Amino acid sequence: MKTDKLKVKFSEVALPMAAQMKDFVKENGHLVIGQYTIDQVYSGMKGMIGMVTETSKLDAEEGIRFRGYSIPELREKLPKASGDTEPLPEGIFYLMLIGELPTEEDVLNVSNQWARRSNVPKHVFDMLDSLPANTHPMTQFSMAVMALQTESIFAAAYRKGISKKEYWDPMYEDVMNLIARLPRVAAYIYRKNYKNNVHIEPDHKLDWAANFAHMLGYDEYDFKRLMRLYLTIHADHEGGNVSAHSTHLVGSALSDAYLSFAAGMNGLAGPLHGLANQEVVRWLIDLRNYYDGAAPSKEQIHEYVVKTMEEGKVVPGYGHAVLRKTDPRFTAQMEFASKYMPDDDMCKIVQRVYEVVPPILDNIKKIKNPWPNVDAHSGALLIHYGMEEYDFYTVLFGVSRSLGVLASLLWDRALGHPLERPSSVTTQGMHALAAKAKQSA
Ligand code: CMX
Repeated sequence: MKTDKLKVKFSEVALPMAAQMKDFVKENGHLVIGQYTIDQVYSGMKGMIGMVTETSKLDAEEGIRFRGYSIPELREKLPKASGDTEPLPEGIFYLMLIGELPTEEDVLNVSNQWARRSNVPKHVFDMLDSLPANTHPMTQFSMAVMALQTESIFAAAYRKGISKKEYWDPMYEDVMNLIARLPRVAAYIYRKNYKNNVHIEPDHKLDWAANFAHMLGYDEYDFKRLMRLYLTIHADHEGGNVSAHSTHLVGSALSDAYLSFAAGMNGLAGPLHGLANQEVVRWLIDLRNYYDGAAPSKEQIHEYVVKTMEEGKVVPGYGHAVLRKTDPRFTAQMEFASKYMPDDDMCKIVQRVYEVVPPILDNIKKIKNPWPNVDAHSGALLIHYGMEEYDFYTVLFGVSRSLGVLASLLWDRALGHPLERPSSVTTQGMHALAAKAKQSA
């Protein structure tokens, strides 16, 4: 078998860091780096540093940086397919894993690796075929990942007996194999649900995103370009978001990549996280229908937002647990829309909603971020190319998110991160802690 250059490179970069990390902790482990409040415990641990994630870092004002590079920088600097202006997602995976920008050759190597590893065993499709037709695509996706667990090289190696120092090696194989297989699984779910169960064979001459578009049944170049952008910008959002954190947490029990990633996907399937991309389109369609199917005016959008809030619902696609400005992933999609579909009706509504919603949410004191997140725009771009089945959208997000959370999982095993096990208290215990804190204040 040919040498896997990426695997060699990863071992050269990551393995020395495990020893460096141990030394760092030995020397600095006793230092206090922060304090937290009761408020933070009751508000989902926001702002509490509780883990180390290598792949990306989120800044509240500026947005995500992958290994130090912002989204606009990556759209410029990452290698592209011939004739395209958007980056290849293989490149962002390489960057997250290795920590440096890939060359065109590096990206081609990742593409070839994934093509070679992409075979999905028949029992996965049989399992999907046996599900009731109304099973949500994200549930199917998670179940398919679980069904693929039969293929885990890490689980097999652990069962045989393997030294801790070697964990990263079979984990590398699992991570690469799983990422390689996901587009096929996702496309199968899509074609089974919405295209009369007529499936399209992969074309391994294409890059990962273009082949995914092809298997979904969208062969026009513009859709492939959109997939490359889409799969790049949804890849990671540092370590604390629900999908990344659940993957990391479950992986800390030495669950293999399939078990860990399925956990992450179950989190992504929640409406406050990735499912928001389908909820946005549902909300936009309901908004349009509420005003007899015509493009709503700013006044009508205002009225509909107020109605949504009065019904005790959230405005999907707006707000964020960390961000305090417009999400640069939203901006990237807005730019894509104005370049490739300037007259698109749904994109125009998205734009108008963007003009109306932030001032309304900004006036509501409890809402910390009135600005749009990544999910506010993605559906409109897909609809433009004819992909209207919005229940499927979170699966696309999940295929992309695999790149970040699985790169991180591999780093976790290479660095030897331990079992994660924070403490909890009862309400009574918390009251006692509050009384003690008051006394010493
Ligand atoms: N519409 C209505 N109310 C909102 C809101 C929105 N878009 N965003 C926040 N709020 C409300 C919260 O529900 C919360 O209300 P309660 O105190 O009554 O429970 C209050 O404002 C404070 O919330 P916050 O501190 O500003 O935000 P959180 O960190 O708790 O939650 C998020 C963040 C994303 C879950 C929230 O903004 C939200 O529900 N947005 C809509 C759903 C969405 O777009 N999710 C996708 C996020 C991106 C992703 O992960 O894909």
